[in-house]
Amino acid sequence: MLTRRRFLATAAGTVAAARLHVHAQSKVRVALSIPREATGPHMPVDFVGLSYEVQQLADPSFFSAQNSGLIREFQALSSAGVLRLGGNTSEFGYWKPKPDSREPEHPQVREVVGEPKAQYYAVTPEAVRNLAEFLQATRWNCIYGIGMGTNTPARAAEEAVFVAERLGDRLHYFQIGNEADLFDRHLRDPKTWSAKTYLEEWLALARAIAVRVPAAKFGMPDVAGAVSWLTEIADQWPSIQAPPRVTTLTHHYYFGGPATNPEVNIPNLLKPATMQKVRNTANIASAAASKMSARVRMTEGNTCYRGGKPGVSDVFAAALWSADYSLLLASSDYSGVNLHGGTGKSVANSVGGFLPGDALLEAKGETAEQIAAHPHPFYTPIATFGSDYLLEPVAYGLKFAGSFSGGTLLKTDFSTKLQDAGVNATAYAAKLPGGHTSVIILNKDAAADLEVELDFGRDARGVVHTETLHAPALDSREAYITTSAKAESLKQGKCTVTVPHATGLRVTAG
Ligand code: BDP
Repeated sequence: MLTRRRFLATAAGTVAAARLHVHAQSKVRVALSIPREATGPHMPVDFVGLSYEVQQLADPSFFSAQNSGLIREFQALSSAGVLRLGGNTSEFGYWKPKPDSREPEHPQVREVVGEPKAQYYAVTPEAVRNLAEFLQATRWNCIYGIGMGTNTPARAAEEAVFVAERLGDRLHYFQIGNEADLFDRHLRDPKTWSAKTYLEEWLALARAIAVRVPAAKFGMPDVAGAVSWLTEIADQWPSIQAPPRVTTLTHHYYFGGPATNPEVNIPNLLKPATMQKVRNTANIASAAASKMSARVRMTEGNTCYRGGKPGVSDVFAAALWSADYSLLLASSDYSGVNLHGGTGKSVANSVGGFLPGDALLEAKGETAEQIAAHPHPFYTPIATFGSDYLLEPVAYGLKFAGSFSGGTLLKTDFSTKLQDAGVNATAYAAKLPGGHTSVIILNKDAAADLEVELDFGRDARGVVHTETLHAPALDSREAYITTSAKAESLKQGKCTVTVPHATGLRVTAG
């Protein structure tokens, strides 16, 4: 079906394709031999995740068994995954156990650019009951975000009891507070706020929950950027008496932002230095987690904060970015990745009421109709168009990476080899649960095509299956995953594949 939106996307893609193909002449040749031993990290079956604002619960019909369109897209993205509820709006929701429960008194907060206005909303038992049914229907698990900024231990515990009972096994763990490292902006006194004061408050809330829900598990600290908080917390942890059960250390990641920042562009998003920074952060986070016998999860992130940037967040470049980003974190022992999104309204509210990307499009002269043809927020993995839900390019990248879920990664130096050969490409390999070996090559280069000889080992034999992650161009608003119809056989354990510029390829053998 060629919807109006798809038509616009195709038209935009064709122009862009012509422009970006001009330089596409060079071809780089590389040989990669796949190690036999699976010595890398295990990638959990529910590695793939999405993140939504808690405010999404203000409409109890959104996450409900009735919302079949959304359920379909969740399943299309992954047969098992983790839905994380949090975001800036999680600090402004309050638990309303009964229809006649009174709205509590709220503390004084400051209004600052980029943070939500102090508009409170109720989270109700109906919303949580519907959420439980939604999770059953999708077979996804949930990281449930309880507020910290304006909440009390008593209310947090009250909500947690109901959530734990309703969500049952589908509750992965509780998260308390969103991006507390930024609370000094609007929610706490900047003179006293630190990782230490955060931890004291967090312990008061988590302990109140654990008294009422003894089996409660937690992920924390969900920082926006201060990964040093993970190190500080891990170092303080042994001195905490009877600590609550923390299974996961968490942080967020946005490549850059906001939309008006000219540095947020496709070449910068895809360049190797961007992933080197990701790797550095991952090393710090993983070291902290191993001190606490926990794992790391990137619980909220995307290409561009404050709702994304049109032309970067909603195009095929975002698919190559999310595939690479997810596999890099998987190979750094992360338990998963949750890409942020949802409805335009909930995310606009989370950043103060409007999306800077809209102002950018208006300034470019786009009409209201053209602007409405973009996903809102611009980075959302699943877009809402009227009553339709649509998987966006960034979700295709996550899905592509998610094909390794349940497998064990093979330690390789493939990405270094490819980049040394002069192409902006990365590659990852995994032993899949069924015993097959699979390699994903992401050619992020805007110009150079790649020819790779893959050596699966002398006695490897059988048929080779390939899948491609592709689109007409890096800046087209579409993405496809196509399975090749013809299957070739390994010859002396080897096969040679071509990975055109701006394309991902998955090769599975054995
Ligand atoms: C994060 C917030 C989230 C926002 C997002 C954004 O947790 O609520 O939607 O940034 O800026 O910092 O897009």
